[in-house]
Amino acid sequence: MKIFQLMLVMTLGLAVLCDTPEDQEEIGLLSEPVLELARCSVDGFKDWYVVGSFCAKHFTQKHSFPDAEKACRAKHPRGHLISLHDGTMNNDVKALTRSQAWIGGYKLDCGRDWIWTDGSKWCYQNWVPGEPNNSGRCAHINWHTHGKFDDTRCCNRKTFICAFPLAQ
Ligand SMILES: [Ca+2]
Repeated sequence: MKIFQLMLVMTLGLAVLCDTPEDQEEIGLLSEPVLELARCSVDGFKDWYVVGSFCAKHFTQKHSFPDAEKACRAKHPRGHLISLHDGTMNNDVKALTRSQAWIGGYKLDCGRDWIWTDGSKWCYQNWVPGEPNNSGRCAHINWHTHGKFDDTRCCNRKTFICAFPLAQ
């Protein structure tokens, strides 16, 4: 819980500080990929997809990182921006979207370590070569390379991927 409080403090600060243009550069692909993932079988979430042990969905609205995290929490009691734990999950997420999208990775203000908004352990990462370059404290995917991570400013507005764990 403490981590979320810290994040909220961090993000409220960011919302005020961000006065720079969004970096909306996409990787230039014209259409969304064909989804080959299984649909989530949870009632009310059958338009979500199974990614690892999570149900996940890409949302095309553009939000700052903190607003995206808030939106994910509002969608399901255990919802957060998605955390990625292995290459298989990362690959599945590639099937959800080619748009730049927030995932749940971030760094606290003075921290060096990346953490996930759902509180899970940071045990997997797949950065674009040369990243993270300290250009921000929040992680998104699909900038430059489909499926790879980049750090960028949390106040940028991007699409986002929410997830909740299938296990209670
Ligand atoms: Ca970066």
